[in-house]
Parts: sequence; structure tokens; C-alpha cells
Amino acid sequence: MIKIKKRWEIPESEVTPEPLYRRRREFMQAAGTIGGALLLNPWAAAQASLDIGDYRKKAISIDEEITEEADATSYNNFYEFGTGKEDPKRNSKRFKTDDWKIEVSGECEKPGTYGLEDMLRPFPIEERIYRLRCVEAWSMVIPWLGVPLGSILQSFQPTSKAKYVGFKTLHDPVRMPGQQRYVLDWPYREGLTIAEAMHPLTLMSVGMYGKTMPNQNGAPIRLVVPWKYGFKSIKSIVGIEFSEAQPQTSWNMAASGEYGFYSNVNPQVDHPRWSQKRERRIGEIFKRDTLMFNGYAEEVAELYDDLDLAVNF
Ligand SMILES: Nc1nc2c(c(=O)[nH]1)N[C@H]1C(S)=C(S)[C@@H](COP(=O)(O)O)O[C@H]1N2
Ligand SMILES: [Mo]
Repeated sequence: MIKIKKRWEIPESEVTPEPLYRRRREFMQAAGTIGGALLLNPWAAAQASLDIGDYRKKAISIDEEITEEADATSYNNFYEFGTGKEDPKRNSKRFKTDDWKIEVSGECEKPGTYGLEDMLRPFPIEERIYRLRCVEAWSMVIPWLGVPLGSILQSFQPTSKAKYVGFKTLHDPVRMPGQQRYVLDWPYREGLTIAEAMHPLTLMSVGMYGKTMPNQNGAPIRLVVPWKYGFKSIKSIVGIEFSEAQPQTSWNMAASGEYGFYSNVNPQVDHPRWSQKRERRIGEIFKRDTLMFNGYAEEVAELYDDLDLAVNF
């Protein structure tokens, strides 16, 4: 499958995503309708009741060959379902994400527990083709579907004390059997500065390849921060907390000398146990050079003007 996209453009034909994760009844609710008229293309109908605004301009994408869907959904890191790359697909088959709730807390005017549908309803879904560069020196190019994280966060009205945003994954060792072993200090935690969280590239993703998010990729909702190592893109989020202090993050807690809070993709700073200069694009044989900020320097480098990136790795 080869799809070529310009960095700032998405063809008209692909602007409206395929029906996503809402089932028929939920569509009716989303569109505020009880008739049957919306059945043919329920997603389009639901979208029509939303403000899709300058959708195309916001749909930032890169001009590279897209990773095979079969690879992106079968070679995963999701330790809640096992530490092997093929474990998440196999072990998450029965994971149910119905009635998903997200607890919003800390420095904001609108804390509370939000249903996923309610949280997303005001926002149009965008498709973004982004590189994802794992700290283990492999990468993929994935067409994500989602909403800019900043739009969602604004709706909770962060206070002036909100300097950081922390995220938590579901903690349920029955539903997530990998949590029955102490591989990480569960639940998986991640965090961003407020500037990183509000940056237009940062996506809350609910799907990929035109479909609902597969369990192994972080259903029903996960972060995608394309200029950072993959582990910052936390999956299956149930908690969002605004804070004044820098939040704890799982990989930093596990090995602070190896994984810093920032974890920007940086070929100039090696991981203590391996080089970060090159990467293997999944599906390709030869390695390629890793790009500063994973190729997004033009968009994000200014966030770090005042930081020594060798110290703040
Ligand atoms: N909750 C949780 N989120 C997670 C992980 C994890 O183990 N648990 N792994 C991270 C790592 S290391 C990577 S590289 C990406 C992989 O995302 P993908 O499987 O969709 O490619 O998810 C990140 N998010
Ligand atoms: Mo990773």
C-alpha cells in the first residue's frame, strides 16, 4: 500500500474519515437525532452536526510511504499485554473498552469523570500521517485518526498553575494480564509540559488506517507525540491530570539514567546502551538516519530553545 501525501495537504477524497468507533445508536445520540435518515453514512452525518472548520489545514501529514497496517498492528510495545512484540495483539483480543471513562483532575476549572464520547463529541476527527520512532531504534509511518490534544485540554479550562499534564493508563490486572507481573510500576504513566501538550502536532488518537483503534495499539484512546520517542505516546488512557510540578513517568521511574522526562527523538544523544543515530523503518531492510525531533524540528524545535538537550534528554 503506497499513499503519498504532501506535508500540509490531504486529498479531498480522504478528508472524511471512514465510520469510526461509534455504533448506530451512539451516532444518533451524537447527531441529536432519533430517525433513521442517518444510517447510510452515519459518520458523515455526525460530522455534519460538528464544526469541521479548517480541517484540511490542520491535517498535517508527511510525505512518506505508509507502514503496512498488518505490521503496525502486530509489532507493538504494550507491556500491559506482555513484553514481546507479538504479545499485545494476541493477549488483548478480549480487552473490552465499552463505556470508557477518563478522569480529569488537578489544575483546571472543569475536573470530573468524562465518558469518551462526551469528551470527544465537540471535536472533528482529523487524519494525520506521522512517523513514530521507538526508543529501540525502529520506526513506522501511521495514518492516525484523532483530535489535537490541545483542543481537548482547553475544554477542561486549565488554570495558570497548570505547567504540566500527566496521563495514566488503565490499571486492571484482570483485563490487562501483563500487569500481573511487576515489569513497570503500574499504572503506566506519562507526561508533557503544557506547551508540548498544547502544540498542534500533539494528537489524542482514537483510530488508525481509517478504523477504530485496535486494542494492541491503545484502544480506545491514546496519545501520539510524533517528535518524541514512542514510549511517550501512552495507550489506553483513563487519567489526565494538570499539575504545577513535573509528573512522574513510568520509564523515567524505571531507569532515570536511560529515559528522561523530555525524550525528544535526538540522534545526537545516544541511549546509554545503544546508538540513536539510525533506525529501522518496519518493512524496510536498510537502516536510515534518525532525524532530529523525528523530522519535526521545523515545528517543535523552538519549544526547546532554552534547554540543553544533552542534559534534558
Ligand atoms: N500504556 C502503555 N503505553 C505505551 C506502551 C506501553 O507499554 N504501555 N509502550 C510505548 C512504546 S515503548 C511505544 S514504541 C509505543 C508503541 O505504539 P504502537 O504499538 O502503536 O506502535 O507505545 C507506547 N505506549
Ligand atoms: Mo518504544
